[in-house]
Amino acid sequence: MKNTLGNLDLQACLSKLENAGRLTRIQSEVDPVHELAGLAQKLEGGQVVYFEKVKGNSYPVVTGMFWNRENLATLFDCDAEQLPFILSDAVSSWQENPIVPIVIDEAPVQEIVQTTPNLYALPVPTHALEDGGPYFSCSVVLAKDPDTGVRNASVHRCMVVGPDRLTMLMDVGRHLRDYYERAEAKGQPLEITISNGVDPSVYFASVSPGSAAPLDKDELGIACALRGGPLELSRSLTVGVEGIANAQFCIEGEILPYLRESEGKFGEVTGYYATKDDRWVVNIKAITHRKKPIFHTLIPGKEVFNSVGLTGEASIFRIVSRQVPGVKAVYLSHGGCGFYHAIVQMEPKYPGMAKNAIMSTFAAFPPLQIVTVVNPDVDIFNAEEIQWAMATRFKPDEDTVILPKCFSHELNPATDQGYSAKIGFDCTVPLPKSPIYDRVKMLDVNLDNYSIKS
Ligand SMILES: Cc1cc2nc3c(=O)[nH]c(=O)nc-3n(C[C@H](O)[C@H](O)[C@H](O)COP(=O)(O)O)c2cc1C
Ligand SMILES: [Mn+2]
Repeated sequence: MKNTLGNLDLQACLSKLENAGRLTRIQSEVDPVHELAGLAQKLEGGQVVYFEKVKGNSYPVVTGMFWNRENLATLFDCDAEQLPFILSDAVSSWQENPIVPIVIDEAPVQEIVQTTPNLYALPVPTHALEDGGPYFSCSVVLAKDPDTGVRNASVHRCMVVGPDRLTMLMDVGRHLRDYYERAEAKGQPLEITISNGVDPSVYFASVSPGSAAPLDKDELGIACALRGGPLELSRSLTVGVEGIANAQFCIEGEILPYLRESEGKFGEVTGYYATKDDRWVVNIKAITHRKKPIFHTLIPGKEVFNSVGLTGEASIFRIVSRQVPGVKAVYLSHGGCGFYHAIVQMEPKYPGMAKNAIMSTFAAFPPLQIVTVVNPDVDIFNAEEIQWAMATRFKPDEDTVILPKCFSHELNPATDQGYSAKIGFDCTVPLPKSPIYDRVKMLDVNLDNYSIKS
């Protein structure tokens, strides 16, 4: 496979981005409570942001590595449009020819061991004004299936509620929740590690949707495929689950059975607050970190749209192209939060094929609420172009698909706790194509050939 990342850690990623002119350093001291996220929001979508001085703490904080597809393309040495295909190739390569992670002792993430765990010694920021506390927003949780031992990797928001205590969210359908519920039924805690500051191979493997990485498979194999070699895991000190060896921080702990405590509010990816409620509780047993760790945070917004979007696009593209011919590309738009609106670009071969693509896309990615299908002449990254296709090629009475009462995404306030209708818009040119749909074309001139004064 081309475009493999190799064994890049977060520090190496940041150097690569800085050398490419894609890193902004904030040299002023910032408060991790509200100020850091406020500044990050002002800079959202541009260069990666490195906060050198965080008030009350000696470790720097970084954000924004994934909020701009050009940043990621720099890391993968590719064009931004290729990214979903690189991710989808990694999934195929993992399914056909899996490389397994290896476990090592004396991992970089274990250079320093905190004897008494104290989460308050970490620069965990509090983001939105009404958030319930400091949050780990992009850390990778590893666990093992209590019955089969299969490892799982996923990202879960975790709120700091004490020096050795977190509360966390596990949505319906998450593999971690499945593991936990089976452990809890036996009256046992579920051991986990939480790795902060992982490289993109581990991050994207962890957020690969269940349709790409089913329950009985360890998705860290996707990280190995993205790296082009085995991922190294650290042997933990207090739990039977490994951590990510080249992470910045690793928190070892257990999700306690029969216990729920307050978690939230949290300013979520939807642009709304997730409610405060009693949720799952993690007891921390040990914290290890590097000598010079960098804390990785993410403000829910473009960075999540891209995280979910890229892996979702890769997975939808693979599934839909197997079922419907003519699919060229898929984009999970930022206006749709990377979760809720898929734009599918295709050349339907026969009338009605775009509707088949709509149904296949919904089935491929459950959180979706809206699917819009356009022809290949439409730029799927440009909202105006999509609106133009809708305004000129879409006949509401013929080209709409409404699927009532489906399962969608609990976080979306447009659903009733995840239960909602879905709508598909076929904005492709009706077949057989009439000349009234011939798009106006001008001569394609090269501006560099002209002397232009503005
Ligand atoms: C930044 C970010 C934060 C996330 N937070 C949560 C969360 O708090 N709870 C949750 O259930 N899923 C969360 N997710 C989604 C899961 O990590 C994701 O769906 C993952 O693929 C689930 O893995 P699984 O298929 O092994 O269950 C988050 C995803 C991202 C990208
Ligand atoms: Mn999984």
